[in-house]
Amino acid sequence: MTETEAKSHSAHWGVFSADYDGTRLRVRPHPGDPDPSPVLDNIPAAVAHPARVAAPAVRRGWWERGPGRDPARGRDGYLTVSWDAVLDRLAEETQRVRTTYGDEAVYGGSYGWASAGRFHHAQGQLHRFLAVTGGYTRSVNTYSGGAAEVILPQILGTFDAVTRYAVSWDQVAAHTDTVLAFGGMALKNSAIAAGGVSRHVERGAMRAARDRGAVFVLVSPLRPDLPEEVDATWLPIRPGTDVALMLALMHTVVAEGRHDAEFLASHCDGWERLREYLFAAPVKDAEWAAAITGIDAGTIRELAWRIAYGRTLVTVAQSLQRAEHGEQPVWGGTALAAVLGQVGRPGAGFNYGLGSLGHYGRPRNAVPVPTYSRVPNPVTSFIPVARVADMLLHPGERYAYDGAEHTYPHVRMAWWAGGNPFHHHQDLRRMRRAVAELDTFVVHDPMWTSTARHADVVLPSTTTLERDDMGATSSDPLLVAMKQLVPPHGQARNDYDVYADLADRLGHREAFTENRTAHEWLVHMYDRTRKALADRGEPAPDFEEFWAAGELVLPQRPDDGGMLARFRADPAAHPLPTPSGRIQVGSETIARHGLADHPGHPAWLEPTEAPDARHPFWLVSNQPATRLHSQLDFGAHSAGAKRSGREVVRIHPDDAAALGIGDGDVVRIHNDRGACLAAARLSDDIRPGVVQLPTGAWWDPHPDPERPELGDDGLCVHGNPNAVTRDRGSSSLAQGCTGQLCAVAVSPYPHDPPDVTAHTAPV
Ligand SMILES: Nc1nc2c(c(=O)[nH]1)N[C@H]1C(S)=C(S)[C@@H](COP(=O)(O)OP(=O)(O)OC[C@H]3O[C@@H](n4cnc5c(=O)[nH]c(N)nc54)[C@H](O)[C@@H]3O)O[C@H]1N2
Ligand SMILES: Nc1nc2c(c(=O)[nH]1)N[C@H]1C(S)=C(S)[C@@H](COP(=O)(O)OP(=O)(O)OC[C@H]3O[C@@H](n4cnc5c(=O)[nH]c(N)nc54)[C@H](O)[C@@H]3O)O[C@H]1N2
Ligand SMILES: [Mo]
Repeated sequence: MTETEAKSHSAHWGVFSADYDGTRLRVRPHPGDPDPSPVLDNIPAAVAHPARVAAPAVRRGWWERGPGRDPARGRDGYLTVSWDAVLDRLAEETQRVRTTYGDEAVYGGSYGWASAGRFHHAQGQLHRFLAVTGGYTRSVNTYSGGAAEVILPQILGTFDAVTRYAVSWDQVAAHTDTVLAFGGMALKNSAIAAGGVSRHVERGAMRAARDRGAVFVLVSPLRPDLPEEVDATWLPIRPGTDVALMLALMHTVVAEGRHDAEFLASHCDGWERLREYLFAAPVKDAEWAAAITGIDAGTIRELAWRIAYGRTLVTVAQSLQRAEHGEQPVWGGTALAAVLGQVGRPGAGFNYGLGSLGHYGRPRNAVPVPTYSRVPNPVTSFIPVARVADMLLHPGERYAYDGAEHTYPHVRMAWWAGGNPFHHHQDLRRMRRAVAELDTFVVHDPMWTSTARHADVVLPSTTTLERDDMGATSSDPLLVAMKQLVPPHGQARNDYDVYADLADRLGHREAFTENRTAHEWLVHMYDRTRKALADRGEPAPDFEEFWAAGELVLPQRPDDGGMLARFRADPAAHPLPTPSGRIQVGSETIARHGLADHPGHPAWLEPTEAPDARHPFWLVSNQPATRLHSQLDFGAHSAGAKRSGREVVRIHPDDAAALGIGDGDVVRIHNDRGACLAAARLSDDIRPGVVQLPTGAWWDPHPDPERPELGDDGLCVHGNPNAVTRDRGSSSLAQGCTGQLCAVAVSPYPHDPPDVTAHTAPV
């Protein structure tokens, strides 16, 4: 074997180096990473996999009959065409849609994680292209934190200030006495960071806290949501009921006079409103919450006693708000920390999302990391991101969002780059009906994902391994030279070059490229960081030096607790960006919206879908431990965890026994919306009455022999939970994604299960 040079690179799941001998890519984690992610093992499979898109492809029906509404999307064959032919046709179609229906008829929301590089970032590239050629309907917020992104600025502060730079892992290691983790802080989740981190510190910080004597309390239906080494007390809560537990904790603490009345008076607003609710019938005491949460009243009272002493940190995982009324646990967690008087103390108070992502809870860099310049979008129309199917199915319909009324635009053309909505959106059969409404659907992706298989035009993108880029995030000190490791696959091209050629056909090449090559953009973007370093009198190597070294360590600001610590010290001098400048434990502003599904204080609201006799289980569809979403689902680490190629569903042994299900059996998970197959894994790490199936298995629709009336897509034979999830907003306040929870039935599968064929190219 030839020895080849190892080159630096980065992914959302960590910084690494790799060498390529012409056939095999060998990947090694960054030597400075104390806890690298095994997800790195998925990377080598990206090179020349059969699921790669090798050449531009067009859907037969679209190419032959032209644009228009078409239920054949997702069911049609593809033709290979030349780059020139496809770009000519696409430029023409873009022009047609813009002149016939206006620029807002082009949807460029294009949600998704794409790759870690800051220049070849799929959404950044697409948005720039669509902005310079006339504009587009955009999306706001994320699938990750849609409910929190709307409620947090109303009650505490901006999403970044509360997640990234509030309570840090260093503070947890040094100061916290009790960690009360709603939804846990699973190491599988903090393995992932937008833009990549060079050091995964979470395990070490939790272990250090534990060694110091800190106590961890895990509130979650799943035991592995905190690492074994912290020896957590596990409270296996009924999903979707956390806010009831939070309210009972507040009630108990206040009833026993152990709340911080002074802090509530000096730093909070809306306390009377919340206090009244806590004590109004039904009184929100431990007995009341026990009946809702499934956690006994004695345990709740004991927990209330514990958290009232010492330094208590309340964390709320993103998962809790990816559900109906998801705003409530975010607000409840904030209010609980405020009632305890802990907000702004080192290692204490509240950190939303700590442990959900690897870039949270870290010091901030002292200089900006390179970012691609944005071009203003001339179109103002937008949707909350997870309302995409509603928009396509109900153009012109009105809906509420963030205290105002909006109207869904009539979109005719959608572009997707760097995301996989036919994995990430809820109720995928409905999503398929929604996409049938389009005139034209364009997808840029390196892979034949389920989304690509629904597109009219599929443009093969290079993967990050096939181009030079830079990796960085504002809360990690390493700027990484992401060097090209392998040649582009087939006819794959960089998204940037494709948009440049399309912009050219539309008469906007210069506006798009600013006359820079991809390499010149890297130098240009790096220069902002270099200048900021020079201004601080720090070593500021030029681009060539940085590139040759492969990385650059950036200075960081001191870990001072950020906005919340400053606010605690002097609320008058450092008010929060909320309506009152204080923590809103209740809110006049929100109360004035008059929303039936979102009162002006944290509240327990019954979900409109919950387990019943027909669908007795909560399905938790959480993030996969073995990959990032659907990316590299065929990679070694992801594929290695499947059973006979199928995704694994976790079920309690008592539930399995009652259903006649054995370990490894193929089961059918179903409700009125659809069904999927998965391989059962029996485990007492899960609360009875709950089953857990991670997201990300590529949707593989087949007819369901149990329900032939659903047609050809009633059953996903691979195990994508979005075959059964519900497509509805968290509330009329935030309209966030509610994919995490839905009610299902589980049965043994009595037929011969079809093979999974999702990881191939279509015919
Ligand atoms: N049921 C349920 N559903 C959920 C969730 C849940 O909890 N439950 N969670 C939600 C959450 S939080 C999220 S963030 C979403 C994630 O959903 P997505 O972000 O859409 O999922 P990914 O699989 O990361 O999709 C990224 C896509 O980008 C492609 N890609 C990679 N690099 C490039 C590139 O350079 N150029 C181009 N053009 N494409 C590239 C990849 O091949 C892949 O298809 O899922 C959501 N869906
Ligand atoms: N390995 C890996 N890590 C990831 C990702 C990935 O795809 N793979 N995706 C990243 C992204 S984009 C995001 S947004 C974050 C998401 O971060 P999270 O949303 O926090 O992650 P999840 O794994 O979906 O959920 C965390 C845990 O919450 C628990 N849970 C679910 N419902 C409830 C509930 O009602 N109450 C309580 N108390 N607990 C509940 C589940 O047991 C679940 O394991 O993860 C990031 N990290
Ligand atoms: Mo996410």
